[in-house]
Amino acid sequence: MTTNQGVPVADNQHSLKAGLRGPALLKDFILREKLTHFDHERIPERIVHARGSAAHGYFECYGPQTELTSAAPFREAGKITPVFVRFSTVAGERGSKDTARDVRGFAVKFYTDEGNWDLVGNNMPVFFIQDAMKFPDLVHAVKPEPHHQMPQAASAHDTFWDFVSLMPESTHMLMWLMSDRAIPRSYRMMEGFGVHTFRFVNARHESLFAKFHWKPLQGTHALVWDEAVKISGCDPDFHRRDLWEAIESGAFPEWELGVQVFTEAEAEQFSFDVLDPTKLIPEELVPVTPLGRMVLNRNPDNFFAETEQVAFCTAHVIPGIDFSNDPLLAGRIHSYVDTQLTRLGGPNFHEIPINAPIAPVHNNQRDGLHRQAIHRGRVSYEPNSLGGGCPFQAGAAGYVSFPEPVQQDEVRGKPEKFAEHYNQAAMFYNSQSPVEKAHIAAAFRFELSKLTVPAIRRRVVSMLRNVSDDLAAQVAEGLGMPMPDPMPRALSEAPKPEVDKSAPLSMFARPGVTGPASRKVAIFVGDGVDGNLVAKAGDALSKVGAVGRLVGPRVGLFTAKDGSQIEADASFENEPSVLFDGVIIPDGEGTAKAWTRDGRAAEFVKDQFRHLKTILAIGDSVTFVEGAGILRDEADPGLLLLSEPKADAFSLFIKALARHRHFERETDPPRV
Ligand code: HDE
Repeated sequence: MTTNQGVPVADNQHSLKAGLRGPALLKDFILREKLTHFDHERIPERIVHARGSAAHGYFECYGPQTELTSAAPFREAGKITPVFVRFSTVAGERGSKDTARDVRGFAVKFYTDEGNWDLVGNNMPVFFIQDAMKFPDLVHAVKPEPHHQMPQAASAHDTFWDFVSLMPESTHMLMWLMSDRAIPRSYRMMEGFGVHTFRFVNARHESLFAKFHWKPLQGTHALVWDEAVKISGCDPDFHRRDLWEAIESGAFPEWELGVQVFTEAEAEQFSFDVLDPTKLIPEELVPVTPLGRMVLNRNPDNFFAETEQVAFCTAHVIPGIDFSNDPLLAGRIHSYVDTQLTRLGGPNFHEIPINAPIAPVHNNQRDGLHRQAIHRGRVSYEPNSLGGGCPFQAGAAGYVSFPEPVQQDEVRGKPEKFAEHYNQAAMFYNSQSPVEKAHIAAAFRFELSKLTVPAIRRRVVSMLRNVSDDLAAQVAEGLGMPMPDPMPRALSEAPKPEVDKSAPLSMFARPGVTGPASRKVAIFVGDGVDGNLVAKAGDALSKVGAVGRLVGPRVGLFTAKDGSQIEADASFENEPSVLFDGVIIPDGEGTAKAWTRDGRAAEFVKDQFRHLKTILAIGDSVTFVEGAGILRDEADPGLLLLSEPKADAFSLFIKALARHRHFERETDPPRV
């Protein structure tokens, strides 16, 4: 052990004192260095997206896309570009819970051989506002209210709904935020979107518009709200842990990157403006072209050095990628570097290892706080002759902005199509399955029930009347209020949308291909349990890549029916039901009796049932499950109550587990 000056430390346990019981001495440079450094260990957190988790990986190109773009990652089949990806919630502080109802950030840094490209996206394809001018207001409204700093990581409060109900352009995004997209099961099970329209530019300087999509191989899956609430108590790190454990265990999460490409002329024909970030382009209108796949295969070595210090920026583009005139994007191009100058303490944060490009850096920028590079020689200007003219400009081989003609009056305002706010909100709602629609209504009911100002509730429901009277009526009923009149529309005659319903907008459109792999299953254990069944259950799960954990009334050793010892990994107390995707309750007379007397065991299966998970109970355990109020229902494929240990019990369980949840079972209010 040494000091920061490299001096060996003899004793790291005691400060220097004048005698064993005497006063500590100011000249103890070792103590002072240690404390001073500690005093400065915290840096400001991100103003938004403070809570996040990240991983390393790579992007692999499917084939050359040089007709579309000269961007380095898309030049040839099999080309590998390293990436670092950070997922985040938006509103909560750095230590807040993972499972808040919120948008999730999906930021990807591509370390390409022509410099870093950051695709700083979200898990929803649209945004609340159309212009960067409104962003500070939006964030002030959603953050904890300034007089008492409540609530943390939640949009269910007056100021958020006050703002958005006065901002009809947020209606479409509110539909996404109230949908299950806002409570993902895992970061691995979310789509990602670049949101804005970007430009692809090819080597001939021809440009097409581009919208980016990340599609997860794991499928898009969500929590249910009651589960999300309970998880935030028993494991606030739920998503962080899930990502970490999946990567550690080799279940590497994977996404396909696709792009919607279209011409400016096509864009002009659309009923909406592609520069408006509150609108998406239905895949029926412009299909998604797959470009390659991204695999996350390595956890960071150090959270602070990598996940915390990483600096994403929409201005980080490479040759082949350019901007559109989306006014929200314009503000972002400014904002990220600006905030990072403060957050990372100066202008040299591009030298922090996680931010440093793998492409070499040569320029005449010098000095500044925390400069790491040691520039040699006397030349730090261009043009020069003393340095042999180096570094040279790259000319046409460098970044050349797309020469978009600009000839208009300077104005503050927006194009007319931006003023249509409800077509796509309605398209989103109409594209949802009945289950998803019911969850949207319940989410509005919950969020609005938390408001203290009835006028704000009325305003939101009046906004919803422009989306769906059916939805508005359900929300009004849930709040015990009469239906208000619809909110007046900005446009008297809305353009007719090309698409009323778009199948990919439902989460059920993408169940994924990895099935039960990486899903967590509790296997109940206790004294007298059938050890043979416990072992078989564990084997069956690991064969399909699912994770079985032995959960008992306490951790530690239990004696199975045949006298062998079984060690519980977790207890009903330290890993309750919400942390598992399914439960297997093996046979065992004594065990079933003990579980019947244990309220925590009953609560465990009730929550499994309520949260629509797969339950397998065998033999005596069936009595325990039924005693908890869960009645046999042959039509429920996720409720396997077997009086005998049938040979195909575990394969039935795994098939049911792969369905993620059994929504047929759901009632509002819940049955148990
Ligand atoms: Fe951000 N956003 N944002 N944002 N954003 C930040 O940058 C901002 C927007 C997004 O994991 C900040 O370094 C403005 C849309 C992600 O480190 C800040 C506007 C989308 C992350 C900032 C937006 C995003 C951020 C905070 C409106 C989806 C986290 C700290 C004009 C396409 C990246 C920081 C990470 C972070 C500004 C809107 C995504 C303040 C001004 C739209 C994923 O610069």
